Amino acid sequence: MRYRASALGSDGVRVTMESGLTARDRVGVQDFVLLENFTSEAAFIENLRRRFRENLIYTYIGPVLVSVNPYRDLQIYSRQHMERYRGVSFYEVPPHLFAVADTVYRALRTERRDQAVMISGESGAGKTEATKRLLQFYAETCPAPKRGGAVRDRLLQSNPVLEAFGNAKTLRNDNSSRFGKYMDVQFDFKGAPVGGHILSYLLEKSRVVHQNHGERNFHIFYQLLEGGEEETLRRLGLERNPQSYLYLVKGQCAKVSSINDKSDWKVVRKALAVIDFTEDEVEDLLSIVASVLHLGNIHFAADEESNAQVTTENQLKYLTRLLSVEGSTLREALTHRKIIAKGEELLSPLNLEQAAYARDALAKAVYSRTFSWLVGKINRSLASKDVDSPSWRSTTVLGLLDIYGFEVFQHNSFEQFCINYCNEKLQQLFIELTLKSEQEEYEAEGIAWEPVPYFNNKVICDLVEEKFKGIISILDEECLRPGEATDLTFLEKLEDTVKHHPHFLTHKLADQRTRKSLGRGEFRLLHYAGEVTYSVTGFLDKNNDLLFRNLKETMCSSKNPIMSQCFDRSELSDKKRPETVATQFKMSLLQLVEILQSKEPAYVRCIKPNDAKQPGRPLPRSPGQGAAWGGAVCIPPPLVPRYKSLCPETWPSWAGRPQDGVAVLVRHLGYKPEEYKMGRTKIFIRFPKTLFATEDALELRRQSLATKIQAAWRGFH
Ligand code: AD9
Ligand code: MG
Repeated sequence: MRYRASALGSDGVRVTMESGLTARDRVGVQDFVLLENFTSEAAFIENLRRRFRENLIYTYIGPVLVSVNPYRDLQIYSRQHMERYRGVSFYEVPPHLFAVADTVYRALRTERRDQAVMISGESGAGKTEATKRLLQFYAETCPAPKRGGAVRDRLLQSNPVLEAFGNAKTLRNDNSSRFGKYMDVQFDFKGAPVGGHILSYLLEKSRVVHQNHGERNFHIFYQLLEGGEEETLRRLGLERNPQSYLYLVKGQCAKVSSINDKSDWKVVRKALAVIDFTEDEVEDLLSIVASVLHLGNIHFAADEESNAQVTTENQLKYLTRLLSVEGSTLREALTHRKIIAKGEELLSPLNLEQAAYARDALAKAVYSRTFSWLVGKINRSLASKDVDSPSWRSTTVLGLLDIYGFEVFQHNSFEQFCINYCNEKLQQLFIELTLKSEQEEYEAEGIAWEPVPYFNNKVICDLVEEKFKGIISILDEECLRPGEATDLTFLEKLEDTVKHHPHFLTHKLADQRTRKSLGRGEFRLLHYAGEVTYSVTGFLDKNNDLLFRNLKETMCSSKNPIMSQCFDRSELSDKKRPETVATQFKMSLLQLVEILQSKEPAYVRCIKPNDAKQPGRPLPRSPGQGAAWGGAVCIPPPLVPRYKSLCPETWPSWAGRPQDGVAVLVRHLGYKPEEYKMGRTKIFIRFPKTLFATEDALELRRQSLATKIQAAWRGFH
């Protein structure tokens, strides 16, 4: 029976004989807009709680899929599950990620319009997992392209590699994405995946040199040390023990129970081969990973004039070899700064602090540029090899967006500021698109549009990104005053400029009560998903992202083929000041928004059930930080096919126009005029209880039919 689980769902209406409770009481409704009081957040959470208790992690809010992270394998992503969701309407099967996957795919094929699935939610809510399941769905269910079938494997295998280099254990998530990712999958006119392209956003490179307590560096370092072959480690001059590397000991948690670095290493090694890495390229890549570890162990001592001298000769030797640079050049670059004044080059010695700064800046630059190179390399491997064929010319694109989720720690810095700003931008886009589409739908149906009350976070986006007055502008302005500006002058300027903003607070601006919880070097933003207090320490430095000229020169001379692609001589002669990190990020997000706006959107909102990352715990009664769940958008199920048996005029079939059938049906069902509005192609039902009553009537009819059949059966025997 196709209707066993429809928009309302059999689980939403059937009577359970044992308890006398309706299953709706027990497991909630599968589309939140069918709740009686669907504007109440408490009712929404209660519904999610009930479903979550029964391991039902998916619920709709109209076309938006809400997903609660179960933190355990529920065995709901098998090939059979995929098949169950193929080719059926959104409302005929229980809510599932695969229902979204299939709906989006069918729209792409039938309407030939580009699609984008936007997956949002706080850190650890399940965005990356959802993205992987979606890709898996397409890889397994779509037809194979005539040529270049390997692209499916490449699409899948790009993931473990990017995760190894771009994900890390944080206090919020053991596999936290530390970069934003937007992936396009290209399909030919037959619906076969023929290529792909990835855009990556601002990698959190500070993690390379520092991790907070309980956090790790990027997975690849631990994978290499745990899983790397003896011979490989010997060549790279590495020891197995992560404790030997200063860049890996800061968080004091090299081992994580949920992570198996050794087996992950094997997966990554295989994946590299699939995405077209030659053995030489793998060697070059690992040389760079190892060189970052060696860099972290470079020590300096001060000579009589307080100038830094490298004391760790062995590390320097390995670095020279792995990065393929001149030893003397590297030594000089790590301990001196080159300044060009009036056309003349001057070498100025660095003190201990400056040398450590230069070393860390080099490690961050080497790693983050390698990451960008990696994305480029994957893109070359994903690029359709069939560019001249007619099928290429008629490709459509399906985009998958998996960014770093909203996060709040005890200590929040520039990185959290960027990550949370990115989440604000997507929330803004979500609001714009959902409300806009709802309004357009009402207008198209000829129904008066009544605005829905909601919190529009545009005000926070503006606070961050507005020209001249926004936080990024003020930060950039301070970055233009080297030697004079400090993190604290930045804070003062912020206080002066945005002091009256309702979403901004500092110690100076706070009242007596809130002042206690705010330090002097901090500012607080009231994000759409909760309050976050940011420490300004390091803001200027991280935004400037300075790499001394002679370090750049040294890297430009590298014979390591990856490094020579990452550091280009042209940047040495470029007189123009490069854009700051925050401004580059802002511009890349604006481009991302444009890309997403050009596509038909679908939404998955992920929710994290608890902060302990544990399965089996009940969902709390109130959403925690970051759990802003967004507004509901209602689209009713097709009425006549579902309820035609309830009305003699529409049963067994209605031959006239569908809209006339609906009119006949609702009249027969006794809907009152204030309970619904007829649009041109849809009926908008105001109260869920109206629909419930109809649904109950349908169930009664089915039961009486079943009793009749059973009686007839008995009589027959
Ligand atoms: V972050 O913003 O990148 O820090 P994500 O991406 O939202 O975050 P992620 O997908 O990495 O979270 O999920 C966190 C962990 O939850 C995973 O490593 C899984 O262990 C677990 N998880 C998430 N979704 C599911 C699921 N559908 N089924 C089972 C899941 N476990
Ligand atoms: Mg993630």
